[in-house]
Amino acid sequence: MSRTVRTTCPYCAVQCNFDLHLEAGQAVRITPTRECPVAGGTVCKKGLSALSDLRHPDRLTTPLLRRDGKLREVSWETALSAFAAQVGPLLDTDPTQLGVFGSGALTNEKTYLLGKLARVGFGTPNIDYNGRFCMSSAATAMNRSFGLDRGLGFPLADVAKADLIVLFGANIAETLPPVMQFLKAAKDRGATIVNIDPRSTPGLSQLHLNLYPGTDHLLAGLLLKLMGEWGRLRPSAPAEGQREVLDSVAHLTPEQVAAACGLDVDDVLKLAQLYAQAHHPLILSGRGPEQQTNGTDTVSALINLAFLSGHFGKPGGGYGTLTGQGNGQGGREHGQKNDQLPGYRHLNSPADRAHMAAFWGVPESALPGVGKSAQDLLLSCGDDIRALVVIGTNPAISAPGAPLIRERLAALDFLVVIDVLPSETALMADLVLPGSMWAEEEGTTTNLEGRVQRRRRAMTVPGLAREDWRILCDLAHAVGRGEKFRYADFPSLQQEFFAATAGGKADYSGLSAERLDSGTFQWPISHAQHPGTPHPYFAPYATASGRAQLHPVRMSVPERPALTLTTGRVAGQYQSGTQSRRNPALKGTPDVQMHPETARQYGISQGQAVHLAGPHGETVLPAQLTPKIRPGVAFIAFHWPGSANELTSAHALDPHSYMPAFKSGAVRASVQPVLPAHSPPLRSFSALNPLPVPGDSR
Ligand SMILES: Nc1nc2c(c(=O)[nH]1)N[C@H]1C(S)=C(S)[C@@H](COP(=O)(O)OP(=O)(O)OC[C@H]3O[C@@H](n4cnc5c(=O)[nH]c(N)nc54)[C@H](O)[C@@H]3O)O[C@H]1N2
Ligand SMILES: Nc1nc2c(c(=O)[nH]1)N[C@H]1C(S)=C(S)[C@@H](COP(=O)(O)OP(=O)(O)OC[C@H]3O[C@@H](n4cnc5c(=O)[nH]c(N)nc54)[C@H](O)[C@@H]3O)O[C@H]1N2
Ligand code: SF4
Ligand SMILES: [Mo]
Repeated sequence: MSRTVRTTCPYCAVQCNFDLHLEAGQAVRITPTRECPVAGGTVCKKGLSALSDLRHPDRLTTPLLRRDGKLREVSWETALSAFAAQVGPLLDTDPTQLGVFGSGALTNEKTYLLGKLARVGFGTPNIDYNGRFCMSSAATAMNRSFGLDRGLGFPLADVAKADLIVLFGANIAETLPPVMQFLKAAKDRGATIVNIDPRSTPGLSQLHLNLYPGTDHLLAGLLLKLMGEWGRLRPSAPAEGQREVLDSVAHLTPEQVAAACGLDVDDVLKLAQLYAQAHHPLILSGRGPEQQTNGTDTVSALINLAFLSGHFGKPGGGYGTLTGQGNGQGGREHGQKNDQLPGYRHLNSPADRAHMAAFWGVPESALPGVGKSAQDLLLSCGDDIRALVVIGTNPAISAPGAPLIRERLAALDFLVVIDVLPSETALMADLVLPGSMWAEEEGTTTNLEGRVQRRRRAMTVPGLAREDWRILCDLAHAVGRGEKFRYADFPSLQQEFFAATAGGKADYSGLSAERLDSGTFQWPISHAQHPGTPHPYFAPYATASGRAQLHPVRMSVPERPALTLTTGRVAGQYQSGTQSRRNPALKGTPDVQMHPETARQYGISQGQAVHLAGPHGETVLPAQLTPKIRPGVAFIAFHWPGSANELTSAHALDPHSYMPAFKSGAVRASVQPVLPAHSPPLRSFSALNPLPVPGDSR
């Protein structure tokens, strides 16, 4: 029998919809649909080939427990008893010693349940998630200015209304391909597109400013100063901090800023003129300016520019950040962040605490306070964190300073990983629990425009795998704390989740599975007739005074090491690569991109092995020489073992968002004569692990 199920893509934050076709219960094909409310039927090659994951031979289908140094297949009973034996005593003595590490790849319902499990079930404050490494700088800056963080405060269709689009460190053509259609529509209507990136990335831009990494704040500051000089300031709404912001940029000159950014002064002035002349300029940021030790301040500088020149919050103009992970937006709203309660409530707010404690039926004093943020949590492993539960993320590859992080993970008494494939982190674990992936579960995700969409179950989990939400409940029950984790079925969890958000900033309480079956809605959506909120940023804002709070930014000039490393993505791979490296339709091998001029200085030739060293580790990669990167900068994508995060710093963090400095760091390079096997072939789980121990209860 054949069936077709309309669902959402498992990968990035565009959350394209497509049709999954099944024959006799097996997924056989994915086809795009013009009815996709986000991208109208344009799907990228990752989405089109997403079937690769579903029944991959490496798919985890049974719990695995480490015994005598090896992961061995065990029954759920054995797995959960091991969890109880290791984690139960910790919870009885000091629950703060248990950490929980979540993910923006999880549906909203799982995000909600994970936060509730950590705080109400386990009683630990120490929960955070991989979105800390992704959206935290932009989220922190938006929150501190407007009390609200929705990455795009407008539907993607608004992008087509802009007459100037300035991309700050966003490689849209490679990372969010369907979004290109909105840039193209704007360009077809006469818009100018400017790309600000140390690399010349593919796209539609007419002007490219290849600035030195970490200098975007200076450029934004100068633009603001010039808008003032040229009489272009008209604040979007009443604001506090305007005078301080303008004072902080008063000393900047085009010549100084061009020199600090490594740009041509004429190009800088050309950008300023374009911005001054545009009626609907739109600034979009990606991870380039955000994953920096001054990432939050840099986003504030972009907000200050858009806001004070009168464009913020207007259709077709202003500022927006492009969220990355499939549920990167919803994942930062409902309680897996160290300081957060569902509905974007805050753990430090007495009213929010009281509300959620009453909702959950626990005393307010039972809710822990703010816990460790992601990198602090990872670095504390083996010290005051003794056991860690990881779900939906692979920090052994994706965390900054990965060699040090792997050391910390290895120092834990007990590492539990809930995944669908044997990621590098799962292979380090003491207990691996096989969870569920996209087509195997119901739920909702919230895309980069704040659009909540339904993910539909098309098939059941294979073998002994279990749906993630059931596993989370099982963990609570295993340690005798299951009272609040008795859900008859998924709809009862989902209804509880929607209800938990009522009255919060990210209010989803007007949603139901039925409403989402026929439509999609941008939050907030506070009652069953609410049509959703395409434009949430209007005055009075969700700040204490109702006015925007603008933040002056220190216009410091970063140091310039001999060779600066910046890192990021390529079109053909996804994230830590657990999924994409196993997908035969997606290609690519790691390398280090450098300008031929830089290569000459180091005596490096095309394809030659380059030895690179960072603060915690080293690696060897083939040189990819390209004039498309600025001299003095090297670029490495992070999708493979032995790639970018062998070289990034585990300690360089933004003081406001605790975002790592993935985009600027010093590397040392030397030349090696031979090209070693830099990308170890993927090892399947069965090759690494023997058959189950005879006599193991199954
Ligand atoms: N193919 C693919 N698509 C993806 C993903 C993936 O892994 N693969 N991941 C998804 C996720 S989670 C995310 S967060 C998004 C990220 O999407 P993007 O933000 O577009 O991706 P990055 O490659 O991390 O960074 C973007 C650009 O920033 C530039 N850059 C580096 N340093 C600086 C700087 O100091 N200033 C400026 N202005 N630019 C700089 C880099 O050269 C790079 O081209 O992509 C999503 N989509
Ligand atoms: N150097 C450098 N490092 C970076 C970045 C960079 O630009 N440069 N970018 C950072 C950013 S923006 C991000 S978002 C992170 C991403 O880094 P990670 O979060 O480590 O990346 P993923 O590969 O998406 O990890 C997802 C894991 O969860 C599993 N998984 C996926 N869906 C599910 C699910 O529904 N249930 C369960 N149980 N498991 C699931 C996958 O198999 C995979 O093992 O990396 C960060 N690291
Ligand atoms: S753009 Fe993102 S959501 Fe759309 S198909 Fe590609 S990976 Fe999936
Ligand atoms: Mo991300």
